[in-house]
Amino acid sequence: MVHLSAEEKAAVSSLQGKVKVDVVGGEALGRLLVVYPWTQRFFDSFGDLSSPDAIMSNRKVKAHGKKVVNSLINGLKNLDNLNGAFAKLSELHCDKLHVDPENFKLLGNVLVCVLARHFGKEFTPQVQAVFQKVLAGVANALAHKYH
Ligand code: HEG
Repeated sequence: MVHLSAEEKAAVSSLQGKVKVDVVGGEALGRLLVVYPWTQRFFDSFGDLSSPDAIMSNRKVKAHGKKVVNSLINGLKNLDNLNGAFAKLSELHCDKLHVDPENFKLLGNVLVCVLARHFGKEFTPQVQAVFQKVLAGVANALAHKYH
């Protein structure tokens, strides 16, 4: 469970609507694949992942990144029940996709870097702290149904 003050919740919702999920999503997934190359094993149907440039311009990476970050940002509408919001996706990633839940934390941290790049000085240390906390909560929620 993530505990947030009213002020922290307001910080999340004010940025939430401004995240350009297509740009930010592709960049976040692309950077995950570059920075932590072992995460590429889940995406062997995505074609050319042979260099950072190939990864960052790969259309399947962009499309999947958009899908992932869109669902993540949508889930933040349920800050009081992240486990419920991500229960179905947790089952899918565990039972069907066999994604090690450690990767959810890695993606969350890469996403923070990308958000900082996109929002610039609007992404204050306070806002970063809230996002780190919330994205850790999302990673926990996605790991919740693992067995
Ligand atoms: Mg996952 C599919 C969300 C992290 C690997 N992921 C999906 C889908 C969603 C999603 C919405 C589509 C589900 C569907 O088709 O019904 N993923 C999601 C979130 C997060 C996340 C919100 C947040 C941290 N995913 C994640 C990570 C990896 C991963 C870190 C691997 C490193 N996801 C993965 C794979 C698929 C999905 C391999 C299936 C891709 C495909 O073949 O279409």
